[in-house]
Amino acid sequence: MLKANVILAAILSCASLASAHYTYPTLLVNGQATGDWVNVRRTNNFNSNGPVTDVSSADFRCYTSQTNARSSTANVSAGSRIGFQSNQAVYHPSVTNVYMARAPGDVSSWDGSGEVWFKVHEVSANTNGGTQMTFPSQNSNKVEFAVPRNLPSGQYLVRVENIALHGASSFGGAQFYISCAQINVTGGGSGNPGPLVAIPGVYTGREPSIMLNIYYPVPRTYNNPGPAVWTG
Ligand SMILES: *[C@@H]1O[C@H](CO)[C@@H](O)[C@H](O)[C@H]1NC(C)=O
Ligand SMILES: *[C@@H]1O[C@H](CO)[C@@H](O)[C@H](O)[C@H]1NC(C)=O
Ligand SMILES: [Cu+2]
Repeated sequence: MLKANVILAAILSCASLASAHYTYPTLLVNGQATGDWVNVRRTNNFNSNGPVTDVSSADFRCYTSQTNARSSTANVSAGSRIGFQSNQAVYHPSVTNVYMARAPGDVSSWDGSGEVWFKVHEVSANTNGGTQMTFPSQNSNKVEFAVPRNLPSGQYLVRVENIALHGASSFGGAQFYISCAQINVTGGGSGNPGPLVAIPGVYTGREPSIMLNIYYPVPRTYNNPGPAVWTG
């Protein structure tokens, strides 16, 4: 009976309604939304809200292969609080990573290729020792963090990645909700962000944090995929 309920919950949370999906169209700077697709490059799914599921696809970086979108670049002082807001509360049981990459020149014409991305923030899951898994990202509509004070000044892409895990028990079943913002960090320091990874390339899709059954048996531990967070 208990197991049947668990499976039913899994099926319900997997509903393929567009309303179940979401995007991250808005940058937040010190708590203020800067507007939909203003500082965030408009993603292919701006209508469908659908996810990326192929971690090796070009769309895994910024999800803009169809829009080819560029956005305007927001000035952000190092140490300030930035983030992303979703177009509706995050419906799925999920975890979140935020990566940044420094553009070699003008970020508005840069595609973010190469081993250039470092992780600046993550929101993980709680497993309660394998008794019950809870997801702080779920039912939230924003993810926020402080830009490290000693991040070098310059132009950056900021990429949010929310990983929905309700269907993750088979390969390719995890759903990635992605977008990239353009920021110009001012008043920064002389830190050396890392470890650096390429996106796509950072994941195979078979990591125990990407390909797993979150319902039964409940995992005893969970760590977000990708490198350690660079805190400055
Ligand atoms: C960012 O700051 C520079 C220098 O002050 C300014 O010229 C530019 O207009 C600002 N960008 C935006 C989008 O406000
Ligand atoms: C970035 O900020 C610096 C320092 O304020 C400014 O000189 C430069 O014009 C800004 N660049 C952009 C693209 O906003
Ligand atoms: Cu969905």
